[in-house]
Amino acid sequence: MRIENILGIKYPLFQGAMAWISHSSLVSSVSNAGGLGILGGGSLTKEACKEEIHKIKSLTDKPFALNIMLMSPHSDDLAQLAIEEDIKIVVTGAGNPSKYMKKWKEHGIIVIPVVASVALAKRMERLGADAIIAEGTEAGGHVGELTTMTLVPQVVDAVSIPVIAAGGIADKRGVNAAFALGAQGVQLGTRFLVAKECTISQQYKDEIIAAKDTDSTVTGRITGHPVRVLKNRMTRQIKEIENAPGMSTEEKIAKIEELTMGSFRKAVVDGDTRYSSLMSGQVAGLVKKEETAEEIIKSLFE
Ligand code: TUI
Repeated sequence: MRIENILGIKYPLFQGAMAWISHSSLVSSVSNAGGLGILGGGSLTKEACKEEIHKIKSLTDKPFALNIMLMSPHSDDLAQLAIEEDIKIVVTGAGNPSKYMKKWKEHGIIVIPVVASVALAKRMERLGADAIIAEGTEAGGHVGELTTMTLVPQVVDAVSIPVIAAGGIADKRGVNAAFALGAQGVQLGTRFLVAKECTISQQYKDEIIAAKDTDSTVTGRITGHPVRVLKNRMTRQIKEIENAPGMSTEEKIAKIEELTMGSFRKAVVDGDTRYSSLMSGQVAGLVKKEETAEEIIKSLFE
């Protein structure tokens, strides 16, 4: 069955879940425009997440999903909240959701994990996943190693459930390329960062719009949590620490953690563009203007 029919959406388009960012305003706008809005649970406590779910339900009667970011200290709470709030679609990211799968499936929840490898895709299918999002390293935020071009067809060959391509897609050409690789749908994050309904700081949006092809980099490989962001003063300092001679790995990690503490909030809320994590995909160079979610979705499919 096609992903649109499984989920009851008009277009095979997922708005990438973004912690701190994809909350009720963006999610309900994407869902109302015929895509799948995904609530980013990454920064939310159970109470705050419940509030956002209620807001979304008041703003749209269309399908939407809850994302459980598996590195969050609240992931157990949010996994339970999905059941309590009768969430129909759960998307997971940044880890292995095996321990929750049985319970979600018992409650009839449609589960769609993000994977960065064929091995995890196969494991998820065995545990009852309804579809897979295969995310390449072109994506913003927490990333794996493989590119979208190489990962998507290998996942498509390895599983028989629908595959959604993510990472490096920002326009119609990217959508067509994803379909050519065997994907049934696409997930976009960076393009929705500059959606009019996206409530991040104007400074963050302006940095995305101004970015060119080579302006993103991956920091934090040394910490085991590689994150793609736009280059700025903070990323240059991180690289200096990573390359510093005569410092142990533990010391480097401690210094990087100290430097980056709260840095994503600084980008999203405070509009600090120098000492902040401006998470972004490599496609920022293709993102040229602010538009409504509806305009973005129409430009991809019509
Ligand atoms: O999760 C993401 N992107 C993210 S999460 C994140 S966390 C954060 N957000 C805001 C502020 C501070 C931190 C930022 N960006 N994408 C989905 C994704 N999942 N990409 C790669 C993976 C992945 C990697 C390994 C999924 C599973 C996996 O498996 C590991 C295992 O245990 O098998």
